[in-house]
Amino acid sequence: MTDNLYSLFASRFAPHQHRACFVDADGGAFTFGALEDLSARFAAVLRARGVGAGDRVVAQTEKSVGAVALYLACLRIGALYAPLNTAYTPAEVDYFLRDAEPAAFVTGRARKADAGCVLELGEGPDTPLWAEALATAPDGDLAACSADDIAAILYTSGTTGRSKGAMLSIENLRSNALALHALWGFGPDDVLLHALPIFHVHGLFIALHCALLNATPTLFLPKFDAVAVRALLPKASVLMGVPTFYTRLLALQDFGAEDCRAMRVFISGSAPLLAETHAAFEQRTGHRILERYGMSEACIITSNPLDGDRIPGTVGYPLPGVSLRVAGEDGRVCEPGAPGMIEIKGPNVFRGYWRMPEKTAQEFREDGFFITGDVGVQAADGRVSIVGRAKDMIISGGYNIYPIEIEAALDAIDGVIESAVIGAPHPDFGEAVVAVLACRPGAAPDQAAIEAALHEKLARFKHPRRFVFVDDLPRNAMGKVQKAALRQSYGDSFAG
Ligand code: MCA
Repeated sequence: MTDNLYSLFASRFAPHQHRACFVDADGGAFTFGALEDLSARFAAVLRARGVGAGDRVVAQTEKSVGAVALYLACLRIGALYAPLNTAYTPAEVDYFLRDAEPAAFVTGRARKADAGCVLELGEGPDTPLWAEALATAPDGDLAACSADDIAAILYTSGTTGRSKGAMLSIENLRSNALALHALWGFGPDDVLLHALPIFHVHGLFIALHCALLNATPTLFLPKFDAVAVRALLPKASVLMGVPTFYTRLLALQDFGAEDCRAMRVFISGSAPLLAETHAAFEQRTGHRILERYGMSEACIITSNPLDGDRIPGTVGYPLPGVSLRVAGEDGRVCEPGAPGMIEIKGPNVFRGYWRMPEKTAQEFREDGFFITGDVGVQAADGRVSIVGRAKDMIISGGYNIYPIEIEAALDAIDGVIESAVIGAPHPDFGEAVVAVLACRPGAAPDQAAIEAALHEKLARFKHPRRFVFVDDLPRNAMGKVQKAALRQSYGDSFAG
């Protein structure tokens, strides 16, 4: 028997071939049978291009049913699926292509790239790869896999400024999907409202895997749009989103209980949900948002309970089978309630960073616990709260941004002596990027020149939303830039 992950999903939707799998905003439906067929055709096309088990397929594609079918095709043939943010610039994508050395690069726009073969997949059936798939006979053969085989590589930025590819195995994905499907009480009447991107763990593995296992319809929006989501809520029962989804819904006039009458549960993650958002949402809708905690390296780690207290400011309990401890720098486990580094072990924890054995080794304790980089506390009953990040990371609208990458791009601009990048509280994105620059007197580039220089190098969501020009950056006695002082001075950049 094969551990191919596709066979698990197929076993769930086999009896429901004619049922709608994806429904768009206009009510157009795509059935489970059609998804099986399309993914088998994509599998045939990939195999015909020489892509096979163990090969990488890098995809930078707009959200569409075709993109999901491509992912499933990779599972079918045992290729490693590596999705990329659609906002990445060609310069950023080139790094991933060099790193992953894919047998195929699937892209939304026609372009030349350093990859085995370049395939163009747009949002509809009239785009090249999709059209080719429709003209190709389906190939239903499933690659023989073991549970330990890598199914996907999810790139995450890093403290060094170099992105790392987190390798997720079939067992990582399967164990997490089955655990969440049970924990969040999915049943035959559920309809998922899906407005997340599908190039991250949240939209692809957490949300879609639950829906595929459930074999019930998903209302599939190309992106989050508060008005469109509100219009579909009466037809849905589950929404998964980042906190920005909830603050934007609350900003809609008269949004409230009537909009949410069909909903069973609202789930939030990828960024901290403010207690005030939790309270306002409950007050307006009667629903207590269920907050959970995860990361690319481990999918979901903890969750507030479906039945039981969903406490704002906490992320709940470790998933069944997941061991979690809070440890001091010396590795010793902290007393309940004392802050320390969150470390985890379990079937969800990834198999290391792609081609970075040393980096991987650094992030694991000798007894196999993965050091998450998040600072937390665990109460005596096991409930976890996240209280900080050991890494200098910014979370903006659910995207992780590492200052070092932006600082390097800023420092390379003519006239910039040095820069420091911090995150400041932002009413829409939770946090947004502020750049503090020291420039050569009389030679400082203006903001337009800086933005033009960043445009080529960095995805738009990483761009600073405020620039501050100073004579010198504040430093401590060791000469290290004092980011805490900068946060103090410019933390109110987006207030009001
Ligand atoms: C878009 N922009 C952003 C962001 N998104 N800027 C900063 N942070 C962002 N997250 C830029 C756009 O390029 C645009 O730039 C401007 O902001 C305004 O765009 P807007 O239309 O307001 O934004 P949007 O397109 O509506 O997107 C906001 C969003 C989206 C809905 C919050 O970013 C989103 O769907 N985020 C979800 C991210 C996610 O799935 N994260 C999961 C990763 P301009 O107008 O100047 O050109 S973490 C994960 O997977 C782990 C496992 C976990 O635990 O979940």
